[in-house]
Amino acid sequence: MNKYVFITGATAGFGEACARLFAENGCNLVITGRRKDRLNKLAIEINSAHGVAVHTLNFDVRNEEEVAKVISGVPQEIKDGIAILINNAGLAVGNGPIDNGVIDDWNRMIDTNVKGLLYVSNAIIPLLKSNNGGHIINISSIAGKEVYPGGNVYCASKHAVDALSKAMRIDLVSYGIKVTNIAPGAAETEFSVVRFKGDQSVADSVYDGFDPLQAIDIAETAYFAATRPAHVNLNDIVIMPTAQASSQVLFKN
Ligand code: NDP
Ligand code: 8X3
Repeated sequence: MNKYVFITGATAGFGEACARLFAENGCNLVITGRRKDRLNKLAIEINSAHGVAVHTLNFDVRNEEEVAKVISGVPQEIKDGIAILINNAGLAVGNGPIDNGVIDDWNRMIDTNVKGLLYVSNAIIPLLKSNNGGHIINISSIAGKEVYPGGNVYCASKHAVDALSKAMRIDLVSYGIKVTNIAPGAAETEFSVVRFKGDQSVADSVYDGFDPLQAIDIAETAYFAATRPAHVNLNDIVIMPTAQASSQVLFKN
């Protein structure tokens, strides 16, 4: 593959692992996120390790105007090469019953996971269409398939991603655009530190007593999906730690 892969949320976790793995396999990248220092550092590191082109875009996916403006300013030769969009940027904030919900947390999740994904897709889909097809890989979650205690709004936001993957597949099929939905279970990234608002010990306790997924597992899954033959699309992939039978059943030692 010698095309551009556009990855949202590449400053950490799954997005960063995807950036490294796709680059290792010769893909050029557009990597995005809010933390500019991390983006720039990653771009330099990947470019010197793999010799691929790495273009950085620093924006908040929640900002509709900024998303449109920044993406429209991407040089045309890069726009012409965009073949894959990995809609990965997202987060959970808080974990508790809905009657104790914090409206600002709800807004952050819905604005990032649902509206942000839509804003980025809105800017990239026309490019995929004019490039005669492509592939959108949406990172949903097991929380987009099941609902667990305390997960309410996060689960709702990921159910929305699941629905949008199905909808995009229907609406974009005639343009030769593949859509893959990836729904991971518990993975050890910065996800829980963000969810528990910086409380590292609570975040660490999420992964105590079992082997969680790692970011590379999701990157390998996305790469596998992206490298199937032209006539094959993986619609929906649920990937779980072996010890996690469902969102609520975790076998801990
Ligand atoms: P991390 O916290 O490690 O990474 C999240 C990434 O999203 C960061 O690069 C962050 O960049 C970016 N991001 C968050 N908010 C915004 C925003 N408003 N604008 C732009 N970028 C943003 O988490 P993961 O890698 O684990 O999560 C990636 C995706 O996978 C998320 O959608 C998450 O919901 C989903 N997921 C995670 C699972 C897990 O257990 N870890 C399991 C299932 C799904 P920055 O802060 O620099 O903007
Ligand atoms: C992250 C996995 O189970 O915490 O999407 O919702 S879970």
